[in-house]
This record gives sequence, C-alpha cells and structure tokens, in this order.
Amino acid sequence: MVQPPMPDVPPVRSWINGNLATMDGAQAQPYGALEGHALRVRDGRIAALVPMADWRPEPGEDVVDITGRWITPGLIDCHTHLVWAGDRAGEFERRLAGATYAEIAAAGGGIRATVRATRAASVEELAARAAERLRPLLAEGLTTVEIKSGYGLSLAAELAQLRAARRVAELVPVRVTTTLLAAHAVPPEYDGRADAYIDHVCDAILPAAAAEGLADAVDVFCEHLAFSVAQCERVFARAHELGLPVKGHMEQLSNLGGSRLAARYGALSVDHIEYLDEMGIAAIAAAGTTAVLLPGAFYFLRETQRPPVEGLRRAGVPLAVATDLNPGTSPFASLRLMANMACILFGLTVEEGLAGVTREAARALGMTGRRGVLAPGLDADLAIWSSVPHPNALVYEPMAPRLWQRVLGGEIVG
Ligand code: DI6
Ligand code: FE
Repeated sequence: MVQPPMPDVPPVRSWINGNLATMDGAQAQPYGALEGHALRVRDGRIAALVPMADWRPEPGEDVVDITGRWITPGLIDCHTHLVWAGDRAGEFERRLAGATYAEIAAAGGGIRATVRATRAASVEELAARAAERLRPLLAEGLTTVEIKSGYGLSLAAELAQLRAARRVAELVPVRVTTTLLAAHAVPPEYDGRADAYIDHVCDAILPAAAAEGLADAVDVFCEHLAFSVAQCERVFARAHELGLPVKGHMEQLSNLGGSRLAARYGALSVDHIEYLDEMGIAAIAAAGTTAVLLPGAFYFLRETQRPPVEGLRRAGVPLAVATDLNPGTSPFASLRLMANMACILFGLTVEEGLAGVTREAARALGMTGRRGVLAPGLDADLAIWSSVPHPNALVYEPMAPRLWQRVLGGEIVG
C-alpha cells in the first residue's frame, strides 16, 4: 500500500485575523476572549497571542488568514469507555419496558454482557471500532480523549483494552490518555468473591499495566453494585505504590463516601457525584480534586438526583464535563451536547459548560499548564469554527456551528 506523504508542518505558523476564546482565567473578558488577534505556533506549541495591530510575519512563517473566525482550545473528553465490543440496544428496550439498570446487571446483562463481547475481540478490532466511534467527536473539535479499560476484567483482557486504547492514537489524529478501570465490575470467574478479585487487580493487573506503561491513571467504580470504599482503597493504595494517579466513579447511584476516599489519595477527579454530600464537597475542595459531571449518564438512566453544583461552586471545586461514552449508560458521542445538557440539566452557565470540556477537562487529566486553554507554552491543539458569531453558540446549538479546522500540535489534521 502506498503511504500518503507525511504532512509538512512548518516550524512557525500564524492563524491571523482571529477571535480567540482562550478560556484562560488570566484574561479579563468572559471566555478569556481576545478579539482581533493572531495565534502563533512554534514547534507544536502556542508561541504567542498577538493583537493584529502588532502582528508582523516572521521570515519563512506560514500564515493562515481565518477572517474573523473563532478559535477555541481543542475539546477534551476526560471520561470515556470508548473501547468495547458488542451491542446493548436490546437492554435499552428492556429498560424502557420497566427493567432497571441494576436488575439487568444482576441478571448477567449490563457491564458483563459487554465484557463477554470485548474479551472475544482482538486488539486490532477493538481499536478500529473505537476509532470509528471517535469520528463524530473529532468532527466537533476533539483533540484529547481519555479512554478507560474495564470491559476486560482479567489480566489479559484489561491489558488488551489498554493496548487498543493506545492504538487508537495511531489510527486517527488524536491524543489518547489511558486509565485502568479493572475495578469496574466483579467478573463472572469471581462471582461472590469481590475481595479475591481485588487481590488479583492489586497483585497482577495493576503492576502489569504499570510495568508496560499502559495506564496513565487508575479508576474504580465505588458503588453497591460494584466495589466498596474499603475495596477501592486497596486499589488506590496499590496505584500510589506504583506512582499512578487515581480517580473514581463516585456517588453515582448512592452516597458511599467514595469521594472522601478519593480526596485522601489526592485524586485527579471524582466523576458522576450526583449523591455527593457536604462532607464530600469539603474533602475534594481541600484536595484540589476536579468534579467531572456526566449528564449523558444522568439523562440516559433517568436519574433525578442532580449533582450539587451550587455547593461545588461555593467551595471552588473545578467543574469538568465529559461524555462517559459507553454502551450501557451514555451512548452519546458529542461533547458539545454534553456541555449543553450540563447547562440545562445541572445548571451550569454556558461559559462553565465550554470551560468544562476544555480547561477543566484538562485539569481533570492533570494536564493544567499543558492543554485546555490558549496561552503561550501550551500544546497547539486548536478548534477553529466556521461562522460562529460567539463561542456561546458552540454550547447553545451543539450540532450546528461547524468545525472549520482541527489543529493538533500545530498540525492541521481536519
Ligand atoms: N458507571 C457508569 O455509568 C458506567 N460505568 C460506571 O462505572 C456504565 C458502564 C456500562 O453499563 O457498560
Ligand atoms: Fe464512566
């Protein structure tokens, strides 16, 4: 097969006559807006944001005139379960006919159904399907995606899922960060022996994933139908020993106090948190942990308990928004739709919604200072929009204002 030539990335390039929604809190305007600016990129990083009146081309510089278009940071999805095989549309029909998520899980459906299909698929197959699923997100300006395992639940299958996640970045132009979620559900081999499975996670799966550099972080599902706070703590302690940051699916369906545990381990994020209480808020605020809101799962499960957004704001907890893209509880491949839903369902402002899928999503991945805002020194990951009068339109009308150009490390990739 003839390979296409490698794209030619000039060392210096400016996008001129732009409006920049920097999303940088250091800027005075809402959305960190800088209108009438050029954005200069050098060697894959943002080099400068220059008012057009002061901008002069450098010798040999490549120039793209974007004639008043808006640039935002590339979108970041900080919570997905993108790698899976199989299909759960029938389960959706059963739920609509009255079965609950927990009943379906207890009958061997739910996560376990996806585990059976995922174990049977090859790494290449899993990666190809995941890359395909990512397309709508790329088309709306995504540049970084977090991908979790958790549908393998054995040493071999968890590592295969992580390898597939890494492989996605070779199939499509996107940055991937991986999370080991071996403590997602008790696999059938360990039925009724959750503690023995946690032993296996701590003794075998975690060290193997760490040794191969396959996991950038470690996640758990802390819930009655998954793992207890004590079991999650064992996973976090092992992750700490191995030098891996932790995060958790916490207080999604009930309040077990998983967020306080996460705070004690300096977690990057606690995710879902519909049932988070005041003590949990105080703990994560003190720990500098980001709250990740997942309105897709809330909507799809017809939850009624809303995350305590007002209390989180008061405590100064950063709010990220993500898709939770998965076959069971959030089959939605649109981060902009999630930002819109976070506004409508959870009461975020539009600016908080957009910050949630850029700056705060970067924070949730421990990437503050590297990605998520437009500022000198950060990765030149950009989304440039066609005919958007104002960045609020990206959240207001999630399907309509189109991406004009996607830029990854200074390279035009879409
Ligand atoms: N919480 C969720 O909403 C997903 N995982 C989790 O820990 C559900 C995953 C699935 O049903 O396949
Ligand atoms: Fe999730």
